[in-house]
Amino acid sequence: MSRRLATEIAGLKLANPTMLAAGILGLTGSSLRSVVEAGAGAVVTKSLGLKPREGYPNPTVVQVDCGLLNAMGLPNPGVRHFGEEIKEVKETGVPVIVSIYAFSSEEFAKAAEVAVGVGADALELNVSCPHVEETGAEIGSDPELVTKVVRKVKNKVDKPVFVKLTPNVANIVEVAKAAVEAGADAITAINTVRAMAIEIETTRPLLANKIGGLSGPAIKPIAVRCVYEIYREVDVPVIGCGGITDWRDAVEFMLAGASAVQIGTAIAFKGLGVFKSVTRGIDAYVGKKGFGSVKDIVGLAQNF
Ligand code: RRO
Repeated sequence: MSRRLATEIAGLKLANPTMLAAGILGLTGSSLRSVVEAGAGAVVTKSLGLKPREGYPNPTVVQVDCGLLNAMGLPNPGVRHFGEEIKEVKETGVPVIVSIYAFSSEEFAKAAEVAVGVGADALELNVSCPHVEETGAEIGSDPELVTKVVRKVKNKVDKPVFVKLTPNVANIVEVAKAAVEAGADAITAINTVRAMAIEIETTRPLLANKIGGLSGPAIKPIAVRCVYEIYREVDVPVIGCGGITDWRDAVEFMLAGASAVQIGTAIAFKGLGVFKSVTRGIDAYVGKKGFGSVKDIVGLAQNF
């Protein structure tokens, strides 16, 4: 792997700027390990809470034009039970970011403490799930609540804290600024876009939960806009997420201001080979443009 690709996010050293996005292949040590072996620079777990949760009934994922629609409903075994899983992937030396969710700032702080206790190298606070009540976007739509959550977590743990934001707000920059002022070490933009699909013969909504989150190429321009707007207003790294399917998408996000990119839905469509093809493509682009490091292209589109 080329040295041009090496980067650093909030003190975490990454061999390349790709990460596994939360929510896919993130529930077991062996699946996380397979993502590392496929070439990801870091991995993010499925969102974990203090208590195990079953999630919503099926169907929880449906394919739509240019993407996936999901309402999983936060199924997870609970962060305490993740210790054994995390051990397996930590052996690789690749940073493991544990995504956590909670229903209050106090609970977020507790979940953060447990996550660090089981070996998290960093945390990603999920304040952006679009369809579970009293958590996710219900917290992440209110800058004051975000401030409270981030402050409590930062007071409790000594690891980098990323905050993953929802695009389902009028002003995402305001929420990003609140997170950073409260101590966030990086911003991940974006979680899924609130959406739905209806099967016209049966007249039924396709998801059991009716409404869910849209991911994949359909949301890429929304995500690029969010990264672009956030980058100019905060002084911490922005991690791009939303529809990255090939190296051109990754470069586009980096030009907008992303220091790294997260890949999720593309794994479902293209398989794990996507990590190597994206990193090779970024490396070739950086070289062709005459830069010495992938860091040199971050935010270049801001110059116009
Ligand atoms: O589990 C889910 O249904 C889910 C979560 Br936690 C999230 O953050 N985003 C999403 O699209 N689905």
